[in-house]
Amino acid sequence: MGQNTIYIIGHKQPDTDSICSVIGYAELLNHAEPGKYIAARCGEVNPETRFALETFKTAAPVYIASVEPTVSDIPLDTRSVRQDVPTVDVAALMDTYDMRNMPITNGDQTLVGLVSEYGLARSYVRKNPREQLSLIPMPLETLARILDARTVVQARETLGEGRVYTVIDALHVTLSRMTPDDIAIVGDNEPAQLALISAGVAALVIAEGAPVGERVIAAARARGASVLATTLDAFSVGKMISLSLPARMIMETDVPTVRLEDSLEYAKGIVSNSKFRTACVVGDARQHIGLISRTTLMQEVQKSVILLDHNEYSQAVDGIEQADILEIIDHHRLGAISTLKPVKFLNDPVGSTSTIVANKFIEADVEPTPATAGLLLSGVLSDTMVMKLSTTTPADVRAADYLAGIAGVDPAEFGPELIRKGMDLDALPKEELLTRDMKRYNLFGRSIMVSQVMTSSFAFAETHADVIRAELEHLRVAMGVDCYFALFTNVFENASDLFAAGDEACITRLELRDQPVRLEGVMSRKKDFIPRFGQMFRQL
Ligand SMILES: [Mn+2]
Repeated sequence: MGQNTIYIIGHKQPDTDSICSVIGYAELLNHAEPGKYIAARCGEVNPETRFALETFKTAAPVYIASVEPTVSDIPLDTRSVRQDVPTVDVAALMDTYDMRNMPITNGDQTLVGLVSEYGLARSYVRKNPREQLSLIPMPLETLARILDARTVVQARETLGEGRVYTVIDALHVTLSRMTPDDIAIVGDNEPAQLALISAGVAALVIAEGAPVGERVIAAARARGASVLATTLDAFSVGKMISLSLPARMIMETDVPTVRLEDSLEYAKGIVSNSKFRTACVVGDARQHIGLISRTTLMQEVQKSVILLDHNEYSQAVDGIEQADILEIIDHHRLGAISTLKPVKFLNDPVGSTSTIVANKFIEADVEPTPATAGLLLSGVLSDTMVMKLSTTTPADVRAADYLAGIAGVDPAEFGPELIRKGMDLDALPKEELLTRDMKRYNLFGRSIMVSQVMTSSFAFAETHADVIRAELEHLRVAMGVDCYFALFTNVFENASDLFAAGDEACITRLELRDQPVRLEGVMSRKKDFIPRFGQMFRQL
């Protein structure tokens, strides 16, 4: 994903043409701009299409449930800091990059918390002034860097977990409390420096730029005490040591998280309800991906899409109203889609969208790969029922010839095989069978539903006639239509068997007492059936 990705997507309940034209058009456009176009689908691949994809060894387009903007569409701040980094360094980074929050990760890039301005301020204010300043284990080098100090003597590489003493009160009191892990901050007082070294202090921090004498250095070496010299005053040294605590000790762990696939709408809700006014984007294993804030969410983002094989909102992928439609290629009647911007729109009344895509390859003087040619051929053969539907045009025949040549496939042999795969009717529940491809019409004040089921023989409709009639009546009531028709179209015999459910007048007038009624030459719902039966409703 990314901001320049363009999705090419067909309609809901995709058919072979819808899936294959998308694969073809993505290949053509990626020819000029590799990787920019992604073939997508918004529904399950049907058995016929699966057969085509398997035959030509191609993966199905990626499934996309919605094209509304998601977190993946906005730029993320990907910075993060490891949990053992001293807080003072985290704060410095936040200052440098003007960040209000810094995600904190462990060694595996897993998100473990957040250091926020809010959290920093609170941890600083909350610190009990009576509490003894202490040190967590850290390399001497780190302490030297934080204190901007010169390492005069390095006795050990790391300091342990000790307390920090500022030696301004009576020396003997301090000495009596010291343990070997403690460190002491001292000023320009050589007797005190020497006394602390011989008491076995882990490190001596000589503040305010005080000189470090030869005797002190020799004593420190002899006793194994480290010596740091800094120009900071004692108070600043104490303050900086308290800020040297690692991020994990002051970070907050109740970080709101979102995922890349979450909608921006959802992410906005999470961010505005968060006390940090931010959310971290994490992966499946909670690995840190980035940070979003109110500022990043202000950007207007849209997914860019090219619609193939449909031109109506009702058939399009969810979230289409929020997407940027760049182009539409279709061969169906014009539906009601309106766009804010001008859009490339190609509607050609040919048999399939795959035909149009094949022509685009020819126009661009680019040859599809044999696999893609095979898939586009599948799209043409499927939508035209192997050139038998009345919607078939000479352009479809030419496209099929061109594609078959590249794919090395005989359409007369492959076509019927493909169609049969889509006609395994016994596997489907009757309701699904009768609602899979339905269209609603309004004819002379009556609401009509016409379902069409493509078959390779009349046997199915004949043997299941009673069940089909009962299911049709049930569907007619459930959908609240006056008349519900079902066409079982035999693509190899060029005829359809008609079933109908409706009121007495309707059934009698249309002479549908004995069902199914064989309608010779009726292959297309819109070109054959509606013109023939539609008029009869005028007199009802
Ligand atoms: Mn189509």
